[in-house]
Amino acid sequence: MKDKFYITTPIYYPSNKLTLGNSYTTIVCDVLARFNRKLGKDVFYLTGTDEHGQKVSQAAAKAGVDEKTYLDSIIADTKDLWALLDISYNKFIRTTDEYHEKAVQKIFTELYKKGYIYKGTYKGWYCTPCESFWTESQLIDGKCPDCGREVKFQEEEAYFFKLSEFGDRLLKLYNDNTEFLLPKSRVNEMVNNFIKPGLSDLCVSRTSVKWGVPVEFDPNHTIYVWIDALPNYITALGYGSNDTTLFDKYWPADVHVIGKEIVRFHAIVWPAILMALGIELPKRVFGHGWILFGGDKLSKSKTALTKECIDPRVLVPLYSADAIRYMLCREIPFGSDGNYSTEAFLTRFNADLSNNFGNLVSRTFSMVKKYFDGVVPECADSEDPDDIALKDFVKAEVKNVKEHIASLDITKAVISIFNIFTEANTYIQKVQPWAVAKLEGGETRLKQILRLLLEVIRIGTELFQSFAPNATSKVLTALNLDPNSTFDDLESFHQLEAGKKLGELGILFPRLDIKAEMEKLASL
Ligand code: ME8
Repeated sequence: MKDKFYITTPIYYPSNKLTLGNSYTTIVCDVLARFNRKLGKDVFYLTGTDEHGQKVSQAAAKAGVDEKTYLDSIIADTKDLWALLDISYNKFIRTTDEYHEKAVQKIFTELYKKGYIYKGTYKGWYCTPCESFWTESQLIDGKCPDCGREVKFQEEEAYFFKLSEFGDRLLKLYNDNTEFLLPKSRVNEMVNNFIKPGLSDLCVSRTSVKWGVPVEFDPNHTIYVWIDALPNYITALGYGSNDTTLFDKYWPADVHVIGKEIVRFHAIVWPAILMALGIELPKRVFGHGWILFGGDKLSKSKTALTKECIDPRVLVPLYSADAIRYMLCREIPFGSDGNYSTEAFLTRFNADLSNNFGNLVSRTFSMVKKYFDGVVPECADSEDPDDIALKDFVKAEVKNVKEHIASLDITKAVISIFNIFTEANTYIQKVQPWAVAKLEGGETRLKQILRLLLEVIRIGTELFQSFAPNATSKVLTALNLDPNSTFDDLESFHQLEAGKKLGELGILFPRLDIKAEMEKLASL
């Protein structure tokens, strides 16, 4: 049986159109999903939207429509965005899907019956835009510590989940399984900020929020955000329904990828809920850093504040999904915060995609065309020291890429892939095929050189495909390979069929005039 790989994004709030920040997580997960498919695994990639709560109601009211109408338009836009960015998800869950609502009700009732949920009174400072209650001491200058806006004191009857009982089991979990929460630095944050000071029980219902899933046995209450949202990872697989085939096959998740601000919910609340239900825990939770725009995270409600054009709906038609996907994976060190700027994006486009990858492919293809009529040269293995050095270099980087992907480090993986392209370009400068072509009897050597370059391009392109699926698929097709096949003899340097003519390739990433593009984007 094939190995399985189950990966999830957060389910995003459709309180407004999704942003480049949401796109980041979705792209990263797509890279991991695609790479694992190339490795031959049976991949299930889940994404979706978190549709209940006050924020959505307010946004709908502001737009003058009911919640459902409002949500449908945002969800249509979200699905278009994922299509634009070449996101290959297997399932899109909406928390307003009937099967999810029913399963969440069941989960809530089961936790209540098992004694993990009880009725009490909630008091606290409530931030409506963030849908968060805060204690007095958490407020900053009397305002919401997350968004800095006004909060109001609220008191209501509510159900609570006994999170306070799980501290020791969570500590044991982090101790026993050092891969559970990544990057590892986030473990200290959880332990020092939340577990050591003592976990409080979690408020899991509201009487004041009507746009939500009603508690089965007390319908005055709606199930409050996290206990509705987190179970999406299992309800999407059929947990709580009559058909649990997918759940049996794919759970536990191999990784939940999330932004660092919701690590607390995924590394404390979610495992506690699963422990209470007696369900196996996800294997890993990865809390990546933030993309900062001029030093700011820019939540959905603040996106309009930036002067830079950061809307993928505008950027993709201009520069391609490949370029955005590559830029985000390469520029933000995975796990840490990183800055996005238009200038950095355009600079990477030229330096990496156009000059490095694009140029390597285009000059190699041109030389094959010029010297061998575009036909893949037949040749025996070469013992030339330059060739051996290049092959050894490529083999080592292939190993690195696989290891980085296994440890979820997409930035290091893509750097290793580009090391291959850089090394191949350096090799061209060193062996100077154009000079070899002029030597008498140089044909055998020329064949070796160009054949090796084509094989190195094949290997690098196969690896790069998960990051930039469009341009790479064109290259693989031009090499007479099936872009949809899994990795096949990746490290071999005799994979291409000799004697076959290469397909035509246009310019993959046309060089940009950065100044002109910056002006164009600024004027949009
Ligand atoms: O939190 N940099 O939804 P949300 C990096 N519904 N990632 C970013 C980002 C940025 N600047 N901005 C957003 C929710 N993200 C809940 C989740 S899950 C059961 C429920 C990404 O719409 C990042 O993944 O606020 C972050 O965690 C997520 O979007 C927040 O999305």
